Parts: sequence; C-alpha cells; structure tokens
Amino acid sequence: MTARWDIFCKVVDNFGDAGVAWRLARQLAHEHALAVRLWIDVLPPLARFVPGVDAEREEQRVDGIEIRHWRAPFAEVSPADVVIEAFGCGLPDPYVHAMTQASPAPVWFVLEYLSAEAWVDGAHGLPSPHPHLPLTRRFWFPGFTDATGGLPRDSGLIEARDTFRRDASARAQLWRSIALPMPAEGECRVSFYCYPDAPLAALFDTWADGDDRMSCLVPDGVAAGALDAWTGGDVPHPGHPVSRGRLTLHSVPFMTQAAFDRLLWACDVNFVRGEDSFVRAQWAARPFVWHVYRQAENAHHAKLDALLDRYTTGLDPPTAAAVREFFHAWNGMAGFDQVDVAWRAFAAARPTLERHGSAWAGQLAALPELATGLVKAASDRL
Ligand code: TRH
Repeated sequence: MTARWDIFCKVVDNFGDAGVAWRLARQLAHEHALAVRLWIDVLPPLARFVPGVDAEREEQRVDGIEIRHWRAPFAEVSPADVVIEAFGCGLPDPYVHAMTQASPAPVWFVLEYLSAEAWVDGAHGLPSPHPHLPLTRRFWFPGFTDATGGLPRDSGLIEARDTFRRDASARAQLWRSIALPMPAEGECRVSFYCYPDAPLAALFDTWADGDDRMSCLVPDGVAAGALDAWTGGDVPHPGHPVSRGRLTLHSVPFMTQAAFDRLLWACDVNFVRGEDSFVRAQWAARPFVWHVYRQAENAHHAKLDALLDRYTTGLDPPTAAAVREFFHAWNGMAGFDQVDVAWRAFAAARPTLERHGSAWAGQLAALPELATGLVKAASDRL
C-alpha cells in the first residue's frame, strides 16, 4: 500500500511557506513514491510559481500531487498515515480528532523553520505529546549539522547544476527565455530577491557610480516601491531595462522553481531572502547575500550571525569580515550603514567566494537530506 502523506501549510506572507511545502511535496511524491496531499490556505502564492495550479479550485491534482484548499469548515477526510504540520501552522480540529480514531495513529511531524543556530541540534526530533489526546508530535528541524534534519536537496540537483554550468547553450536559452542579452565581457550579473526594506538605493547608487558593469535582475513585484523611488518612476519591465551609470536594471518574470534554480546557477552573485531561495542559493554554489525575514526584537540578527559563523568558517579573516559586514549592512544592522564601502570589500572578495561557494555546497551535501530523513523517521514508526 502506498503510504499517504498530508502536508498542511498556512501562508503567513510572501512565497516561502508555499515554496518550502511544494518542494517537499514534490520530493515525497517523485523521489519516495508517496501519495501526497497538500493542504494550503492561500493558493495564489503557489499558483505564482507552479504552472497548472488554479487558485480558484477547491481541489486539483498537479504534478502528481493532490492540492486541497484548506478552509473552514474543514472537509471531512480520513487522515493520512503521515502528517506534516509545516512551520507549526497547527492542524484543523476535525482532522486531529480523526487522527485519534485512526489505527495506527498517524505519524505527526512539525516541520520547523530553518536556522543555523546551535540550539536547533538539541530541539531536533524531540517528541511533544498532545496535551490531552493520545497523539504525539515530533519536531523536525532543518539545519546545518548532522544533529538536525539537514537541508532539502532534491536528487540529481548537484549534477543538474554542474551540467547546466558546462552547457553554454542552456545558459543562452535561459537568458533568451527572460529576454536578456548574453552577459558582456566583465559584466557582473546579479539576481535580486530581497524584502522591501533592503537599503536598495544606497547599493544601486554604489553600482551606478562603480567601476564594474552591473546587471541587476529583479523578479516581478520585488521591492517595487524602492525601485520606483530610485528610478523616479521609470521602473524596468520585461524588454525595457533601465540604466544609470554602470548599472542596468532588468525586470524578470516570476518563474518556476526549476527556472529560478537555473537563474541562481547562471548569475555571478545571488541576493536571496527568507528560507527557500536562501537554501537554493547555497546549492547554486555562487557568492550570495541573504536578506533575513525580519522577526520581532531583531531575533533574526542572531539567526543571521549563526549562519555567518558557519558560512565564513575557513575563509581568510579579511574575506570573512567583508562577508559579515556586507550581510550586516544589507540587513540594516546598527553600525553597518556603509553599504557602498561594504559592497566594495565584498565585490573584491568574489573570486575567493566563488571557490568557497563550491566548498560550502559540498559541505552541505554531506548533511542529512530533509525529505529522506522524514521518510526514514516515519517508516521507523509506521
Ligand atoms: O518569499 P519569501 O520571502 O518567503 C518567506 C520566507 O519563507 C520566510 O521564512 C517566511 O517566514 C515567510 O515567507 C513567511 O522567501 P523564500 O523562502 O525564499 O521563498 C520564495 C519562494 O519563491 C521559493 O520557493 C522560490 C520561489 N520563487 C520562484 O519559484 N520563482 C521566482 O521567480 C522567485 C523570485 C521565487
């Protein structure tokens, strides 16, 4: 009997919740031959990067995955064998009740947010008995050590990346598909996925007045207000790049996750944010800059520094300092407001960071693989 897995996902905002849940659903279905049902409460973010998803439909099947619109009153369904509560989103009461009626009781995982912080090692895999029902949840933490659930790494990802890198026609095809010319000699091509509060104007000024020829590829809808302000309303749109000094801004369409991977593989530096694009940028093994999802009381600063401590390990001190200073400046941390100075040091370190990117991705590839770990843990309990 094919095991049935339910993934519950609540969209807080942006695309990450849907992005992480969809990527996991695809891995479970295609790499582990499981019957996967994704419950999601807001469909448009998913429809933005998954062709074939109809944001109006209550239920549909796309790419071998059953997608159900999670809304109240919750549908009466029999619970799956394994249940994933993405990002601690909670489960509908009627569903939890049905889980108590199932025999054996479903395996219940709470998939947590990714963090490089050390405390994750101790929290990963911990059971949490339900306060009054005969059910136990188990916390599953993605992470950067063997003591965590590791990172999502779809099978064949590294090979696909390296094949793409060696294939000039594949890269040319990518640029054609988003109406961009081939990169010019000496051009630094940057993908640019950040939150609206990034110090974008200071960086663009630095790039416009800088020595390097810069191309900045901005996905549709990203930092629209800041872009509008910096361009004086002459915002770039597909086929209409906007140039100032040494900088050319290109608007690129919001694309599928697979195409977004290729964009990260083809660019020289990747500005990413949140969780899923942050992980994909590391698999891309290129220099990257992380804009962390802002949290209350600046809790995201500790998250950022925990990642920097791991990522800069092995780098020579000046390069490590350049990375830390630019990441701090990009995340608006106090005392790091010299975006121009920080960028110049970061840019000068690019050759080193390119080598480091491959070593870092290699290190991450030795970690547990998230979906595989969940499947193994579930089968141990089923
Ligand atoms: O969109 P995000 O900012 O999502 C955030 C984060 O996940 C954050 O952790 C969470 O707390 C918050 O949502 C609620 O960034 P993230 O995580 O990188 O997710 C973006 C997704 O969009 C990712 O799966 C990649 C995908 N994507 C595409 O598929 N095509 C595109 O063109 C782009 C720009 C993104």
